[in-house]
Amino acid sequence: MLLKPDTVQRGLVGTILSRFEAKGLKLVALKLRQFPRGHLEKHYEVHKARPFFDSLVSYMSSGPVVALALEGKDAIGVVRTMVGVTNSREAAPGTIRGDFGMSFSNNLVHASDGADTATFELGHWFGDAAEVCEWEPADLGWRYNIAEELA
Ligand code: FUP
Repeated sequence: MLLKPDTVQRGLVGTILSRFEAKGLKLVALKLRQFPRGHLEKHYEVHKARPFFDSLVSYMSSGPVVALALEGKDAIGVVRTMVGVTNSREAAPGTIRGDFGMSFSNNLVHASDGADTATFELGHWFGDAAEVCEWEPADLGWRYNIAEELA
């Protein structure tokens, strides 16, 4: 996931991050940095031919971004449901974009949209394996029903 420059500028990093923690997703990597255009161009390579590509990269490199990785069962789908649709004005109440945004392009967060994308993005944003922490939440057996998960 990325918390985009508008999230950092608006002081919403903690508010948004706390939603994922409270949900029960496990935070395994986290960093704040202003990333160069080239790094953002590679991240959004799939959109390279689209008319909004340059403005998207300019916006994403205009200030600090938080990159983070979350782990959990069906994490990609769970996170995308929590994020809401791309246009914040159309995003459902209760979603991050629906609750905090009014913009299509300044839509607060990016979330990987599939397993292949997540694998690429994890390597791109956390190139050093030591940046991703493997750890076990002490309350794991309360976050999930272990018998149900093993059935
Ligand atoms: P999403 O998966 O909801 O983050 O959105 P996409 O991957 O389709 O698009 C990436 C980003 O490009 C969006 F967050 C907003 C921006 N975008 C535009 O600015 N204009 C468009 O027409 C489409 C996307």
